[in-house]
Amino acid sequence: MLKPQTSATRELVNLDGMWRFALDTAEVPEPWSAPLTTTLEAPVPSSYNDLFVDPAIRDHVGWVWYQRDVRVPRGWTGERVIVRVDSATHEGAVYVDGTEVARHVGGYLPFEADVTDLVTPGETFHLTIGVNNVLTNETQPPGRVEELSDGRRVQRYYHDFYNYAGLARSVWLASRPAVHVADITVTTGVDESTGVVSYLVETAGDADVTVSLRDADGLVVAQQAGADGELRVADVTLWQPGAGYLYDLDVEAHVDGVLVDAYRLPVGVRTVEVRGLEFLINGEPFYFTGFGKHEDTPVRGKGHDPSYLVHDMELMGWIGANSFRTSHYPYAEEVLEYADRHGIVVIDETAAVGLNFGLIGGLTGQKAPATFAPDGVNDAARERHAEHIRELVARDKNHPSVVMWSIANEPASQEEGAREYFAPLVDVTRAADPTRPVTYVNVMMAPPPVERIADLFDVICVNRYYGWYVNTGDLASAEAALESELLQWQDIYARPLIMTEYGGDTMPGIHSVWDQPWSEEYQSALLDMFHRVHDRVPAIVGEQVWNFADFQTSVGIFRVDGNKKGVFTRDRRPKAAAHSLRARWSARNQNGQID
Ligand code: GCB
Repeated sequence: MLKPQTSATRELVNLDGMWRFALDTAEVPEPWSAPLTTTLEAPVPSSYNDLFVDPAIRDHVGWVWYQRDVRVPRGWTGERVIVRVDSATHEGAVYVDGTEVARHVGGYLPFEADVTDLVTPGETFHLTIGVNNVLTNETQPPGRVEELSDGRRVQRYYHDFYNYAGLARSVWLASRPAVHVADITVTTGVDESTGVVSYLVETAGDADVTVSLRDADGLVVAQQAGADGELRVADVTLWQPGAGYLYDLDVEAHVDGVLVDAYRLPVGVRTVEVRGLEFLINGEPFYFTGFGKHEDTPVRGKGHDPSYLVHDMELMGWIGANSFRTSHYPYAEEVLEYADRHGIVVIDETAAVGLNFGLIGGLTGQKAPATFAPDGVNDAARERHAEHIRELVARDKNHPSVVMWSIANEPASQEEGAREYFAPLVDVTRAADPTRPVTYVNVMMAPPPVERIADLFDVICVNRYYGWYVNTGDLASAEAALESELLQWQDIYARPLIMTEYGGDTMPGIHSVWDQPWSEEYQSALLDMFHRVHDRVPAIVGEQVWNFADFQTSVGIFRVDGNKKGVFTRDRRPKAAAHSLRARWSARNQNGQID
């Protein structure tokens, strides 16, 4: 799915800013049919939960309504008019005046509607967007709504971040020619010093396609006619970790020799390959350094914020990180575009987090229900998950920064039904993108002897909390247990392993000369312990600390105003561990290797 843009044939109006905002109520059954009766305003993009000081809004379960007036530019006569919503968590419904024009489930991926027949260039319309935050067995991520005895509805879920909701990314009004470039797929290869850019252009309506590739100076380095083909770039400048060189692919559609549409796609020429125990980018062994992140900032929740984007990526550079994982959902497209331009390597993850009901038993001693079951993560959930993977690949396939798909975080891969659930999804991913490795992220309770799905994947990512949830405060035992487990993975699966989560909660300001959990020294010592082990296990090709920054979660006795495993606080100040990580990672080159 192409992101809307301005070009010689396309225009774009950004609809961010203040929208009228209201919770759904039984008294107003069709809020889209008239101006919302409300005094509340909510900014877009932002999650709505933390904006107001009203628990009824923060904890609301169900639909909320955003509305604003939109004027269609008068010059758009004859063009198709598109409304594009970059994200509505978790279900969105779009209305133009009284008419529903789009509905989409899956909170972290975009959707659009062609509203041409309902609007008039030069005139205004009411744009209303309903957003529903309910999570069920069938959504990604899954959850369940519980009715309390006093009648309140509470959303429960199995993942460790706050269920922020709303319009967390931009909303756009776009013009598009009737006959247009509908999709572009680019894959790249390298033949000695020549770059090979294979492309496929799909058009809506019959058109003659031409493409030309420009270098960063704007010079045309290759061009061709036809909707698919191969461009060869002599003396190619590769897209590399730390040096995100981009070409521009200019795609044009012509009808009877007249230009009807033009679309520009940035293209990075690079290869990705898994060979033996190695993860290769451009044929060279790559070692991931960095973090699992979250889209999470004060007040905005998951609202995309370009200032935090820049600052986070600057801090990543400062600390010597070359990569991150979009834990635990697809991030805003602007994040990937930034990573493309700056050579930051991304593991792109779906929103399939918490497919693991075993994690809910905990101290209550409750017997956890089976995860993969007709009344749990069932066939319908798998269908949704498959569709979610297809949509993710459709959105992100052309980003050179994305080097691997992660199709789930910490599913119950030791439980019966896991293989039947995941094998088809791996096939779906490979069919959607035959060029990138596929991984999933393994949970601590599913080590090699009980694990059922790891062999389906090219790379195995593992999250381990030795020294934190187990061997708490005992780093010597933690080190022995970690090394023994990792060597087992290496022996059995003989493929690359990435430590995608390790760390411990840390309150800035707590200090100790002992191995005292929650202290800044303990976080550093725990990470150092992992690093010693990583350096002794050849299959480990990366380390991404949990987490880049502290983040908000649902309430719980294990959480102190959220998860405190950040190396940076929620407002991005370094804890002591930031300095020890910086010392380790800055000693490496951009491929994460020691020269
Ligand atoms: C995990 C999860 C992550 C949690 C983390 C923790 O394994 O993948 O979402 O936040 O543990 O801190 O417990």
